[in-house]
Parts: sequence; structure tokens; C-alpha cells
Amino acid sequence: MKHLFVLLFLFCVSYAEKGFIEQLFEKAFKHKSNENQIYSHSLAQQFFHYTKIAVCHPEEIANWDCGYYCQQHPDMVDVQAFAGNYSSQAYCGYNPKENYIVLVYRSTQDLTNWINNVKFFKQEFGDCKDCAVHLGFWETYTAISNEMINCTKTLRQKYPKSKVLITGHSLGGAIAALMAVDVTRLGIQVDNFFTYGAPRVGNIEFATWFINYVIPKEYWRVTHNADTVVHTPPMNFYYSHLPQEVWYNEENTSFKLCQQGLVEDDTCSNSLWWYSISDHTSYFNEFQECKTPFVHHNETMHFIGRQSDQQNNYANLIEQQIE
Ligand SMILES: *[C@@H]1O[C@H](CO)[C@@H](O)[C@H](O)[C@H]1NC(C)=O
Ligand SMILES: *[C@@H]1O[C@H](CO)[C@@H](O)[C@H](O)[C@H]1NC(C)=O
Ligand SMILES: *[C@@H]1O[C@H](CO)[C@@H](O)[C@H](O)[C@H]1NC(C)=O
Ligand SMILES: CC(=O)N[C@H]1CO[C@H](CO)[C@@H](O)[C@@H]1O
Repeated sequence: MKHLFVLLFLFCVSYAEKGFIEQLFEKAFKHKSNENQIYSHSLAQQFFHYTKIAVCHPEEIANWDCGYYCQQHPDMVDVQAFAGNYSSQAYCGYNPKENYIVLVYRSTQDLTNWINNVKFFKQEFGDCKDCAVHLGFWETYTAISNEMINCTKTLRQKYPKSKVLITGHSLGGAIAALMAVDVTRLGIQVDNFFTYGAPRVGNIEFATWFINYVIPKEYWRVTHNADTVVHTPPMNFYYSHLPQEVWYNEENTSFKLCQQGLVEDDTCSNSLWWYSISDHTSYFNEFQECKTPFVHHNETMHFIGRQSDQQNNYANLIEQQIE
């Protein structure tokens, strides 16, 4: 009888806890975004190449002459690359064949420094008074965000019918979220929001607000097996992931579409107890390198690549997505 009471008690506690957590995340689940999006492995891999380009030398990026990864998207024009304080680096450009404006921040070599620092930056995002994001991500983003925003505006004026892709690997994936907020503020729809091995960007309030405000047409958070960065900064420091996780196995041969919403799926990345750095650097088994290695900068630099004199001619012709 005693045992029965204990069992009943445990049952009530766990039930109540579940109810509480469900309440907490109820709003998060009810976001307006497209829940019927279909994941394409090949599209994700092609977008991933854009994130690899972001770590090359900015001059190489602007000239779109970085070797293998640039060759995967050979039509790129109107590329501008920026580097600034906090080892920030990013580029923007337009791919007429794919009809995408592409916006990418790079990751950083000293990622562990950012990750070990769990300091929040409190920031009101729209009507979200309790939103907070990681201070280091914010600093790196804002070091060259004016340049990136200006470039986005310029590209949009030149190619009004283009789609917008915001993507990033690692730290670049976290910063992609901050970029997406500012692009939405400009009144520009973010069509594709793809991150790879991204850390948690901010608190649950930010994650909830983000997905209801930006409403990307397609958004995926790609993770690879035990990638250590995906588990940082820790949840017990109130950090929370953005949706929508796609979890690849170690051999990179299959993936799992994880549960919808802002609660981390305990059968995906979050199911693991051990973490791996090599899983962070082996997405899609792509190990190609840039022609010129990254050089650390701490003053703003600006590189301009080949300009297209076409005024949105392609955009009218090509509306289909790359596959
Ligand atoms: C914004 O971009 C345009 C076009 O590239 C450039 O002419 C202008 O100087 C830029 N403005 C700022 C403030 O960077
Ligand atoms: C800028 O970089 C140089 C060389 O790496 C370094 O000596 C200097 O302290 C840096 N300045 C700042 C403000 O980070
Ligand atoms: C970069 O940081 C240094 C040191 O904090 C500062 O003096 C400098 O003005 C910054 N440069 C830019 C372009 O913001
Ligand atoms: C088949 C294959 O190349 N697998 C790679 C997938 O990623 C791991 C790292 O987690 C690599 O070590 C493997 O070589």
C-alpha cells in the first residue's frame, strides 16, 4: 500500500511537471511559421557550401575565387566581404542562377572563448522586453552589421524579385539569427534560414519571439551526431535553441527530422551524453579548404567583388529553387 502511494505521488509529480513545462512552451509551439516545410538534404548541403566560403580570406570571397566551395555556386555576383572587430567577417552577394541574395557570417577560430562566456546581452527585440542573446554573438554581429544591412538594401533594390538566404555554420549560425531579425526589420522576407552546428543564441523568450517575428519560409537547424557546439551555451544558463532540428548520424549517411517546436527533442542531439569536436567540423563529410587561410582583423575592412550590370534580368527568368 505504501508503495502504491509512493508510485501515485511520483506519478502526480511527473504529471504536474509535464503540465508546467507544456504550459511554458505552449506559446512557443503555436508559432505561425510553416510547419509543413519539407527538408531537402541536397539543398541543405548546397547552402552549407556558402557557410564554408565565409571563412576564406575576404578578398578571395569578394572575387569569388576561393576554390572548391566557390565553384559549387559559380554564378555569384555583386559580392561584398567585410571584416571587423571581434574577428567578425561576413559577406553578401547575389546568385542570379539560384535567384538568391545570400547573407553569411563566418564562424571563429576562438569559438571556445565565446562559449565559455555565458554572459547575456539584454536587448528589447520589438515587443519582447525579456529577450536576451549571448553578448559575444551580439558584439561580433554588430561589429559589421551596418555594412551587411546596407549591402542587403542595395542588393534588394537591384534584385527586387530575389529570394533571401541567411545561413551560417557554428558561431556564424548563431549570428545568422541576429541578421535575420534586422533583415525582417527592413521589411524583407527571409525565405531560407539554415544553420549548421549552431550554438544556442539566447533565452527562450528570444527563441519564441524570433520564430514569430521573422517567420522564415523554411528554417532548419542542422546538427551532426555529437557536435559539441550544439550543446552550448548550456540550457541551465537559460539558453534555448531555435527550431527546427535535423539530426545527422555520425557516418553522415542519414538524418532524423526532430520534433516540431522550441522544446529540444530528447531523441535527437539532446539524447547524447558525450560530445565530439570532430563532429562539429565534418558536416556532410566536406573537408575542402580555402585557397588562402583566414587572417585576423580588428579594424573594419571592405572588399568589393565583380559587379553585375544586369538589373534583375535573371530573376524574371528563373524562379525555381535549386535542387
Ligand atoms: C551602402 O552601400 C552603397 C552601395 O554599395 C555604397 O555606395 C554606400 O557608400 C554604402 N553606405 C554606407 C553608409 O556604407
Ligand atoms: C589589433 O590586432 C593587432 C595585431 O593582431 C594587436 O596587436 C592589437 O592589440 C589589436 N587591437 C585590438 C584593439 O584588438
Ligand atoms: C575596434 O575595437 C577597438 C578597441 O575596442 C576600437 O578602438 C576601435 O574603434 C574598433 N573599431 C571599429 C571599426 O569599431
Ligand atoms: C563516411 C564518413 O566519411 N564519415 C565521416 C562523418 O563524420 C565523422 C566525424 O563525426 C568523420 O570522422 C567521418 O569520416
